Amino acid sequence: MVFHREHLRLYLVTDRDLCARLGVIETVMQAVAGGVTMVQLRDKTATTAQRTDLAIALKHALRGTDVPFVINDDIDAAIAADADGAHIGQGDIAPAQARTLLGRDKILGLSCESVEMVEAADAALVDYLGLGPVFGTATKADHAQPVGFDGLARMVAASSLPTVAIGGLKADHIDSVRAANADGMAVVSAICGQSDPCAAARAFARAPSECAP
Ligand code: TZP
Ligand code: MG
Repeated sequence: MVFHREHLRLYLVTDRDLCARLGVIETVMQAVAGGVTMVQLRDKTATTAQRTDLAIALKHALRGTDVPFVINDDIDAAIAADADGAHIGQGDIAPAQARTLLGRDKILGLSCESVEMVEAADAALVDYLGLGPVFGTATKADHAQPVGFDGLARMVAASSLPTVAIGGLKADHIDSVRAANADGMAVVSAICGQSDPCAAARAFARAPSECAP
């Protein structure tokens, strides 16, 4: 899978509890039908074996699409499932080590919560940056201080890498995120927590696709 910044346009991050009604795989597939362009499997309580099994199932489900999927904070699961890559935070495995383990061809994303972190990110190791949280959110209990759209714009300006904004984002924030020059929006509850994930994703799309009735 060749990664492009366009993949970041509408980036779904999964949450086991918020996706519980349909399950993670079905939620993701409905959201992809609605226009999601990239997926991150994020499950803080699963074991590596459980993440690997889920990732293998997701890989099969996404076959034939141009939707890359990465695994949050578990390089071993990403390798075992042959995922498209991994996403790490500042306190996780170091980017250099993650890159060495993943190899050159996999996608590696890194979360940054400040301009300083953006400036410290090594563009030779990392493919894209997740920036935020833009707003406070109940989805991530231990999130850093929200940066707002002004903070987001400063972080994007400091980055030579593709960027995706995260944290409390809804469809009516599209214009503000675009004005900050981020390549896209990453969301959990705006899609996973909704009764119709396809319609929820479709609300973000510029050229909306059809959802099954
Ligand atoms: N990292 C920063 S905020 C966040 C993560 C994983 C959660 C975003 O969830 P939501 O529901 O889109 O606000
Ligand atoms: Mg992490």
